[in-house]
Amino acid sequence: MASWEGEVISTLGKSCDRTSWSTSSGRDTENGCASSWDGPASSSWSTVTAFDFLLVFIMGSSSRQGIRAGRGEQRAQRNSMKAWLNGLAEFFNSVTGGSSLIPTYRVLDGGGNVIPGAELPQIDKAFAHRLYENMQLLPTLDTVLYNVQRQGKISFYYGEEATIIGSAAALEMDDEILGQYREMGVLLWRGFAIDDVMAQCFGNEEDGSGKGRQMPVHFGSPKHHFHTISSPLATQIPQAAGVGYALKRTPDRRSRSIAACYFGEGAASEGDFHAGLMLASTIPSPTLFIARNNGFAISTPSTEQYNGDGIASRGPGYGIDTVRVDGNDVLAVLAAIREARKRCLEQGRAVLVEAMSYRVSHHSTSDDSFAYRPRTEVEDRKKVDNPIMRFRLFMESQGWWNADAETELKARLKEDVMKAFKRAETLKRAELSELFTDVYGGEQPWHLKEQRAELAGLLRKYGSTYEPWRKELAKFKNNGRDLLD
Ligand SMILES: Cc1ncc(C[n+]2csc(CCOP(=O)(O)OP(=O)(O)O)c2C)c(N)n1
Ligand SMILES: [Mg+2]
Repeated sequence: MASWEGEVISTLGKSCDRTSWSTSSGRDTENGCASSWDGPASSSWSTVTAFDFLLVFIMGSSSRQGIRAGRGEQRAQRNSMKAWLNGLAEFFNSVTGGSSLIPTYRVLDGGGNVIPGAELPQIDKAFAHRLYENMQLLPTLDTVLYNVQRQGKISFYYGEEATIIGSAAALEMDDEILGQYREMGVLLWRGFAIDDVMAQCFGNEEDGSGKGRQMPVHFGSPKHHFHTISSPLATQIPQAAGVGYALKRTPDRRSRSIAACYFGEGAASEGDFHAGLMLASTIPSPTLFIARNNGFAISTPSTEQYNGDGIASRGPGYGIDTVRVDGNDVLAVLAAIREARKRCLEQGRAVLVEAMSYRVSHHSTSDDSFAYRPRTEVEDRKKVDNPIMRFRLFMESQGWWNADAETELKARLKEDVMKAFKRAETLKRAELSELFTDVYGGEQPWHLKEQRAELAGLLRKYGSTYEPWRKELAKFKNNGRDLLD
């Protein structure tokens, strides 16, 4: 048995005495405070040992009690009288005590059944339909865009339907989002249209914020409070702590809006992860860190990325309330993020949620993941722990969904995506002169003026006579003429 200091635990719904928490099965039959495991074998996913139907946050509260380590005797004595009185050096290497790992909260089992004792987050049929449609839209878009990429037109990343849609649904529409690149579903949830997705991926004249100058899936939309994705990993993490702080200092958003920051477990190996959590820890702000632990950073499995208990174990080190959730259970993600958001606002402090999933897709369209993992592992995961199927089974059990609805939805989504794709193909690129705009505010700097003039000169000379240039210019709105004005 692991010992657990009751003081550091708080739960949503039912209270739970964790002092008799079992380290092996996770089931404490006396108080019913733990879980049974019926998910897939955990060999390929070393951080998961137990599922838990209680939403238990590991509190990062010690600093708030005014007894920080290194500040007086009280802190040194805390929780460790033996060491203080008997001179016993107790080494520790687990957040939960003993050798037990941080539990993973879930609501639905692998078959879409509500786990006995689990509290369902408040949702009705219409909301469930919206969740499901958005989850189904992601793979539909993926299939079309994947094929488009194979024709050499774009490149693309996707995945993690339950984590992305469940969290999007738990946030307010004007919470500020700082994402990594797999979070297109958050935008779709907020009303970003399929045409907008196509415009960004094709870089056409309707690509509102990027104007075709960004890599595919590097979305950004001020209207949807979605900060533009940047390619270097983890830069969004310290930025999010800054955005959270700015929200706290803005009177009409304080106590109302949070910054929500998504990142992969791989990005959490960057220094920026630690800088970001440190910033949010010492300059408190309503910043919600959502770690998507999908088991891989391109070809590097999580087993080679860290030696600790996933990403969640790092939260308490920064005094940040933390919870680990089954990222393939949309209802668990919804409940966990709702509670995490509430804590961010009530305490004006950061919260960390680690969502556990498995990246069934290749890393991106440039990757062939079967070079570093067996095809059977992926096929098994698709069948055993499919987030869309789990939620579909739940909806069917409620009488909210059936085979006809499924057929209709799939046909409709495919038609919508194909229509948007065909339309995007016919659109031109943004005006060529946009190449020189937007990087600098105010007057255009001299070197850009020079470059613009040089390109205009070349266009005048070769634009209408040199066939490859003429063909290329025809792809731009105004055929590049705006540069000649
Ligand atoms: C600073 C930096 N280093 C390396 C890369 C190349 N790179 C792009 S995605 C990626 C893997 C990221 O893995 P993870 O954070 O787990 O996200 P996932 O793709 O699994 O969602 C790497 C190494 C990069 N974009 N930026
Ligand atoms: Mg990853």
